[in-house]
Amino acid sequence: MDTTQLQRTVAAMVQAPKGLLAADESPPTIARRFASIGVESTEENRRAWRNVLLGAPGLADSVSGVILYEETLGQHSDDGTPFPQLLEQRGIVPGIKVDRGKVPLANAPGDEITEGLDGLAKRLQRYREQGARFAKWRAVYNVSPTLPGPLAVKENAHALARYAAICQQEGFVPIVEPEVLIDGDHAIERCSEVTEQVLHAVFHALHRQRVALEAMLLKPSMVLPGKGSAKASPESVARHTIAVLRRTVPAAVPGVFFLSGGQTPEEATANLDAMNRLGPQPWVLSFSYARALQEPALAAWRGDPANAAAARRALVHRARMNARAREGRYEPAMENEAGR
Ligand code: 5MM
Repeated sequence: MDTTQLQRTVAAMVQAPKGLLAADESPPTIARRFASIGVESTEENRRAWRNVLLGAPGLADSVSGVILYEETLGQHSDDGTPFPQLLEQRGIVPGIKVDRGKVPLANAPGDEITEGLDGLAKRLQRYREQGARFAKWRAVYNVSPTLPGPLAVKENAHALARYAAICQQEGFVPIVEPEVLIDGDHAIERCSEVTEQVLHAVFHALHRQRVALEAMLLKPSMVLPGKGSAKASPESVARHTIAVLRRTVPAAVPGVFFLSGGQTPEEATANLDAMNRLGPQPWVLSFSYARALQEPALAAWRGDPANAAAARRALVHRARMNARAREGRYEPAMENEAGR
């Protein structure tokens, strides 16, 4: 496979000191986010919110790519520019979430499997015409003393690898997203153990499906204690996460773009920063956050067009803090810096 064009897309996405904005919430997820600010999830409100995010002045200084939901790919900014074209004009690569969500995994109580492989190549051809250049697929793993079971680890790895192979065949850079969930009261060591098993299985499956590792990106969860346990320090999160990544992620992978997974915006920034302070790693360590970038902006917006400028400032501030963290140069005192 000639991966020249894919690697050009990867180069645009990994450029320093940027990360990715995940704005690919499916209808049930965006409805939950909107409910928290008392906004109804209509098509126009979703468009208006994405218009606030994607039009934020200065966003391109810290964000190299945005993951969109299918509906958003076909929507327009206030001045009628299709969102993917708006992003391209700003030097930001448009991407698309292509999985169809998770369902219970048959014969594996408590485990889940992500669907969406049927017809994927055809869908990608349509998304390409609409302007998308990379894709994303998320697998989720519940944690308990017995979960995830071996079937869930194997089948989700297989689906992620099949998705990645189809993406590369269709000229899309695949973001491979295995999320070990934060729910539960397990210790950080249990998350470490599960994340290591999951990533081993994912890279084994990617190898079997002949995926070009140079032309994909990984979007993992950080290694954290369950949310019912005491929080770990950024240094501890960084040490556990990097140890697992070094054991499992080949050096050919250009970038690791973390999800925030229920951390507060400041925690997600501090944890990324601590990892980048551990010294050079084989891969770029950056962010691909949804909640940890959008939460303060959503709270500022509250569905009122008069608040759009404040919401955009809040988004760009968080993106800037994370760009600093990508370089290991974030200090909590920067949260109050001028121009916010
Ligand atoms: C884990 O979710 C991804 C990263 O978001 P956080 O930084 O908030 O953890 C995110 O891209 C997610 O895949 C999308 O929001 C879509 O989620 P749903 O559940 O709607 O498919």
